[in-house]
Amino acid sequence: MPTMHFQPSLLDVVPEGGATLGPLAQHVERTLLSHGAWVDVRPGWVSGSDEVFERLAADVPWRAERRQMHERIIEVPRLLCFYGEGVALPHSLLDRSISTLTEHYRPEPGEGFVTAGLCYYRDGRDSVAWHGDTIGRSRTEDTMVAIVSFGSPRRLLLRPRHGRAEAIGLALGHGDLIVMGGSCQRTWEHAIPKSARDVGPRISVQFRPRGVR
Ligand SMILES: O=C(O)CCC(=O)C(=O)O
Repeated sequence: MPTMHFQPSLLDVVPEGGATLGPLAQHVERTLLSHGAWVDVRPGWVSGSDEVFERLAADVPWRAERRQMHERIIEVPRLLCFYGEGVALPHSLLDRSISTLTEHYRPEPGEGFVTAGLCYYRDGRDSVAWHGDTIGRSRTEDTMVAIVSFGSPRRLLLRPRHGRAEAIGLALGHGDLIVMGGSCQRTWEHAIPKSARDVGPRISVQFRPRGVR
């Protein structure tokens, strides 16, 4: 369970239950990457995101996972909870997010968002290694993965899978939205690196189309 203290943002205070989503059209900035990949960023999409952070931290049945690495079993350095298609989400703002995103991105190739993967980065020691979400249609076709971040910002890095191009870094927290689209999952990789700084906890919510992981 979480160990670090959460520092709410003084700019993000709303009455309890009052978290809202801002507009997307004309507020999302698209960056075209190589190989047909792109990322959309919408800073501060959720107002009142700190209250949502507190609710998710308390209400989600977070699980610690282990996995085999070579000869050893290691703890996955973050807590997880996955909500499959049709499973009730743990906060009404997430229901609103998934339907708003599906509507906004309908003209794009890919499919609507139906699942929510939640990750809890307790402090700077929690991380996720370089990877693309290449299970399902994203292995061979264009798709989209949308991530809404709550709590303390952490750097999400992106780099092309092949070649030596430098990684792009974005600090995501307090209600920021990023959508990775086009070929991003198969031609680029992303990661949340560990941080030696005294960073507070962050929750990321990844919305994905059916079958994509
Ligand atoms: O925490 C994030 O924003 C990224 C999470 C991620 O890439 C994953 O769980 O596959």
